[in-house]
Amino acid sequence: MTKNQNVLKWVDECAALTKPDKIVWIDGSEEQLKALRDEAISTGEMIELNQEKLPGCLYHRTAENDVARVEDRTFICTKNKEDAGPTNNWSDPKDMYAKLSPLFDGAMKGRTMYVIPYSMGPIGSPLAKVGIELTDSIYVVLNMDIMTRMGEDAFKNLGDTSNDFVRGLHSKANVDPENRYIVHFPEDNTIWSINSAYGGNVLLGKKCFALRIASFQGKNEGWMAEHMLILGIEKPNGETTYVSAAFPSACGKTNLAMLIPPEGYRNKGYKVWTVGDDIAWLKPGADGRLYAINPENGFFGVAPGTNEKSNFNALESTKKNTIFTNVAINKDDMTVWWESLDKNPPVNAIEWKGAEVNGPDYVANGGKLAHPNSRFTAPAINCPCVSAEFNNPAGVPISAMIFGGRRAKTAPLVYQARDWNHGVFIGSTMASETTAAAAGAVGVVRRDPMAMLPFCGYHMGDYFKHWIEMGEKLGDKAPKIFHVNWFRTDDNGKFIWPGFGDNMRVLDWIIERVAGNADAVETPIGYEPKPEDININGIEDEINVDIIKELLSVDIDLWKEEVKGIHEFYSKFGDRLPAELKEQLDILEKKLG
Ligand code: OXD
Ligand code: MN
Repeated sequence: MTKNQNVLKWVDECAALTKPDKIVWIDGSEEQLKALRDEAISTGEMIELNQEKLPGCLYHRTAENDVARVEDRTFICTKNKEDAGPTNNWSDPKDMYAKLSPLFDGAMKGRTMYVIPYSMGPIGSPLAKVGIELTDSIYVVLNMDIMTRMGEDAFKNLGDTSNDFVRGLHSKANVDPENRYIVHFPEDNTIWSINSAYGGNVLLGKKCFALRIASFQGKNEGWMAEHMLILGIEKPNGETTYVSAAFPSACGKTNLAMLIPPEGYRNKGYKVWTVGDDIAWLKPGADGRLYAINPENGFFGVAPGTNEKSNFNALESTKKNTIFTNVAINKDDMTVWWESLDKNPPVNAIEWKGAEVNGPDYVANGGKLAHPNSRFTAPAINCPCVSAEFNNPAGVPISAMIFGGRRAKTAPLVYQARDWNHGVFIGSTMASETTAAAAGAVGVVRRDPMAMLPFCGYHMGDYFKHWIEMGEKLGDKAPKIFHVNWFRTDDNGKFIWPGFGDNMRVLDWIIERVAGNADAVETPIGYEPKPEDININGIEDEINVDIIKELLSVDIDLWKEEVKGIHEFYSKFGDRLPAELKEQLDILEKKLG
């Protein structure tokens, strides 16, 4: 399939180590995929769902101990410990190879090794990159088919001599949690993952390559790999403005990426188009603006909480050619169910661990039919609002970048950074509060810079510096930076802002601001809309201008506390914290008085 000696030599080395019975090169053809699906169904690795109601859909159950990413077992192995920084687990590459080699030794005996060539990004895109994943799991092959551009074509981007491909080696081995490791060697373009079969740990194109390895590559090559959704907002005049946005987990990122505008906007002709829901690769284009591609080809979304109201487009995306992992099965018709899909759990249910239960009884007793981190792997092409630019090799020009968090009181509904460096400061101090049980109580603040805390493949201080340098390069063509918070609560702990589709009202201000059509007022933390500039037509029974004022209010005492928290957080980065960010913190302190 390829004459590339770098590829052939590396595959040979990995086969010599893992000792599979057979090696199969994945060409991406439908015949080959069908044979693999049939094989996985015959062994029970995959379960076929109702092919009339859910054509092409399959079900998979992971080991009970293997249901999520394992940050404590995730490593960045650089020669110098300092280069991994204070936010990553580190080990010397030599030591780590020595520790994992015996675990990989013979791990594929009696199994087949699949060689999966794939492209992150549209084939032929100057922003795309090639990876190869070696795995002993058909589940991985079938998921990679949905999540990436997989198969022989990926080698076209690589050519016969290039060595620029990411080497991913995965074995589920015995799925032993004590010996589970997700390890990155950024200086070798290499990822080793062992003893897991859960998506985030084993679909190596996603978090491991497209964020951890790619962030490192981006720093060295002058581009950015970010944990950001990408969406386009089309105005009635046909103009589309693209924005990218980063949020920590559990802030509704997939929902925002697939937002359906409120009726008033729809009637006027506004539309929202999804380019990506999780990862953006961004690079300056020939015109000096920042262009973004979504390196992925599908959505690996959390199922529970997804329903017709919260995310109609995501739900639609799962109606065909989708793999469901750890959700519940309705035994009567072999369809799927998860918490909050609707109010009718299947009576004859199979819960995520495989036990047959009476669904309503099980739920009434506090049981969860689907695992809270159960997932759908759905092709992007299924999404009713997928952007026409989804496969554009040039990407889309980004006009605004949005950071967000879950803050009960501190952050206002929306504010704009004064300039790029101020925006980097805002991103670097992003935080979410854990949801507190007691009404009105403020949770523990967890800082998650640019939502990259678990995904930055190098020293976070150097990562901040890279952001500053990208701003210098982009100059006045740089996207404008904003911060949003959908989660302000009242004194009873109730959310004030309706969220979901109504977030369009905030996006509207952002795109008009970028276009130079909206005013702003200056506050100590940045620019805010005039309260009357947030459109509340159609939600007047819930929201009025006074409530918008409350949502935009900046509590100086809380912000002084915030400054203390930022000082403490920044102290972790020592002398690798860019001077520009220290300066921004000083400016904020002065402005707060
Ligand atoms: C994800 C995550 O699964 O960020 O996308 O955890
Ligand atoms: Mn994510």
